[in-house]
Amino acid sequence: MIRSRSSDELRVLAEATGAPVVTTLMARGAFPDSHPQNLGMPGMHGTVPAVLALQEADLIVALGARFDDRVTGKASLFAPGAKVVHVDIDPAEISKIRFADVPIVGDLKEVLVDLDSAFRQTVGDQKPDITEWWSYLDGLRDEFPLGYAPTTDGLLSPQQVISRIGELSGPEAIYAAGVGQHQMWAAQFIKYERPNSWLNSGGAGTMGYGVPAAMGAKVAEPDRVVWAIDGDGCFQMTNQELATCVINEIPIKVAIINNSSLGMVRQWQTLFFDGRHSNTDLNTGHGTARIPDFVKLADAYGCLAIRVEREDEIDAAIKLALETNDRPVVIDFVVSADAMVWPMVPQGVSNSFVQYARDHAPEFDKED
Ligand SMILES: Cc1ncc(C[n+]2csc(CCOP(=O)(O)OP(=O)(O)O)c2C)c(N)n1
Ligand SMILES: [Mg+2]
Repeated sequence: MIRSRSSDELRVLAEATGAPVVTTLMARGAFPDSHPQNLGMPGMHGTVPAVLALQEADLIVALGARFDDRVTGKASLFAPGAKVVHVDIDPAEISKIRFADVPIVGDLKEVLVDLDSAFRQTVGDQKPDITEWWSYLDGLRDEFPLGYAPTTDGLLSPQQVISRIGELSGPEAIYAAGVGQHQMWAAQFIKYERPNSWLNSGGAGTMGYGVPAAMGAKVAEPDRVVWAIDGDGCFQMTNQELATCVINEIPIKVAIINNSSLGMVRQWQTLFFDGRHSNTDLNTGHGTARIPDFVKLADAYGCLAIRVEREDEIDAAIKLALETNDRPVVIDFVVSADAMVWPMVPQGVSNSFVQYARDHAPEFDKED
């Protein structure tokens, strides 16, 4: 969707059909989050309405999407009742994972226009009535909105930090992320309103992607605010590129979501390995020796370096970063290590088992 620059065409088709729209991790921003038909991101950490809309649909029109395992969950149980129209420019993608009832190979920008006119010719003034489907999905939206529990250890909540970065920087900013919990929160809690505002490594999932991606974006679009939302682990893979940024005057902003751990791996150890945390503690955060101390490190590279440990410091630090354009800015947000990414579909099961929060699945908590 993003590469084909066909967001406008998508919107026309979506509004003609009135169908619910979901945007995969890679496509965040292809369809505005504020649009009433947008149910959010599907997949392992998608919203409950987006996950269940796909799972229970009778028709899925997949536009340049790959049906990767993070979206389908257990592929053989994915969307059992759906017919699939699969449009992709690469014929190798068609029916690779999910059989395409209607395979279409082509450039989305052209195919979307054709689909729209075919739809209009077929239905005329008689739009299909999907009121019942929408009332079910709206019910899910009301019951399972994106949210997060406050932390219990007095440390910052990462979701709050990321929400504030999005709110204060606005939809014209560009957000690049590393790989891990912070990446999922950045996909969930920043509101994307336009294409080319979200960069992340959603294929290989390479830690270290955030800073170089932000750097490239800032060179390409110097007038836009560019954030790298990075993890304390990821940042340690490519932070030496701050030298390139300072020497070449590329004033990116880096928000380290410093949970002092390889948080995504730690979350799996908590949930699926009885809390046996092994080799996920990075000693970069609260109560540790801070190896390295990110503020000293960023300062050594010639960046403006800020540490934020209290809720009432969040906004001022973000505003100072937004006002600083003569050098890169690095903010070390010291957040709780215990925050987890929700909702979640555990690995290897059907998406029908999406859990809204720990031990809280939409299908199973009804009797409580
Ligand atoms: C190069 C590389 N090594 C390992 C992984 C596996 N992995 C995925 S997320 C993650 C933890 C990332 O930690 P951090 O950057 O601190 O992000 P957090 O999950 O804490 O937000 C790891 C090790 C990976 N995706 N890429
Ligand atoms: Mg981390």
